[in-house]
Amino acid sequence: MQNLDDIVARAIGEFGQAHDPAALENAKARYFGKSGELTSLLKGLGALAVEERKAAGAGINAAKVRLEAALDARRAGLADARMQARLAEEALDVTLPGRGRSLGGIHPITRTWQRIEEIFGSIGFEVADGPEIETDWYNFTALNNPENHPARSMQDTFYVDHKDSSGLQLLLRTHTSPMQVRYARMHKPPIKVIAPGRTYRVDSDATHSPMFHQVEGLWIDEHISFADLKGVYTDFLRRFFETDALQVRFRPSYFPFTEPSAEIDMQFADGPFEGRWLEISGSGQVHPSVIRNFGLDPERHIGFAFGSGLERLTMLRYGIDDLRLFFDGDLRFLKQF
Ligand code: 2NL
Repeated sequence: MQNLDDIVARAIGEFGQAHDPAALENAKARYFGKSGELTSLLKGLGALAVEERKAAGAGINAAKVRLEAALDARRAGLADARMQARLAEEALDVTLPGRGRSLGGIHPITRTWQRIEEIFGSIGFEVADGPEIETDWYNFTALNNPENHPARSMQDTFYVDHKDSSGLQLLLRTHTSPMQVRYARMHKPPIKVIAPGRTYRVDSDATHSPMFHQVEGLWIDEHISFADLKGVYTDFLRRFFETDALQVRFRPSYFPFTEPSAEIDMQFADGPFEGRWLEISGSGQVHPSVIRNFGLDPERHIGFAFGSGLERLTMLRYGIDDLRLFFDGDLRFLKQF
């Protein structure tokens, strides 16, 4: 039946054109629905003579079977295409490296601090620790600071609006020395100690921060001389800056807690600071009054002390030109260490 073959061909074409299940079901309805083309043909069978009806009915049934098979195939094809599309859309690239968790780093000042403990530790120095909130006696009096010294004024020192349990005035330590005083009063000579830590002064500009770090060193025994100070500190600088081509000079100076006192300057043989004398530390032979405040007899015990800024050591080691970078918390800076 020519008409039936046309219908089958057209239907199969339309099923193929249906790009989603709804369109496919609409196309199906055009042939199998209540007034669909195949349904109409089936309805027309009743008007035929018995012999003709048999042949026509068989033809229509065969067409129906073919179209149902085509429908099933197309439904499966659409379902498969939809699954492929979802798989493509929801695909995870498991070969991509994970985003991971970014690691924290060691702050450059902390690196310097660790290095200092390592270097001095290797030549027998202990590490002292102590409170950042101190009494006036440990911070100033024990260190031979006169009662009216400007360092003791409100302009220079942060005082705490609160007295300790003995009614003593409290302040934020202005140097790490009080840790050494505490250590010296609790240990017998030889006293060989460094005291690194945070210190506080009323000062804030491009080269001063109200909080900064110091390391002080103290070596007391019966025969520790300025020569020992020179040897120990020069060795420290050469190891800290990783060069033996580094000159050191001691320049007369004054501190209340040492006598004689000296500024320590150093000079690199190469690099960005080549040939310039750079102040790096204060130092001196511990003043007899301070030795007495350690609980020792200055006629028997003698030695040296020095004090250096960790920010300055760090800036010279890494070539950093602005102190404030240490305290801004800017990752672009911190990630370089
Ligand atoms: C400076 C000065 C110095 C000291 C610190 C010290 C500590 C004790 C006894 C005696 Cl417990 N002296 N420390 C001595 C001389 C200088 O530092 O301006 N440093 C950056």
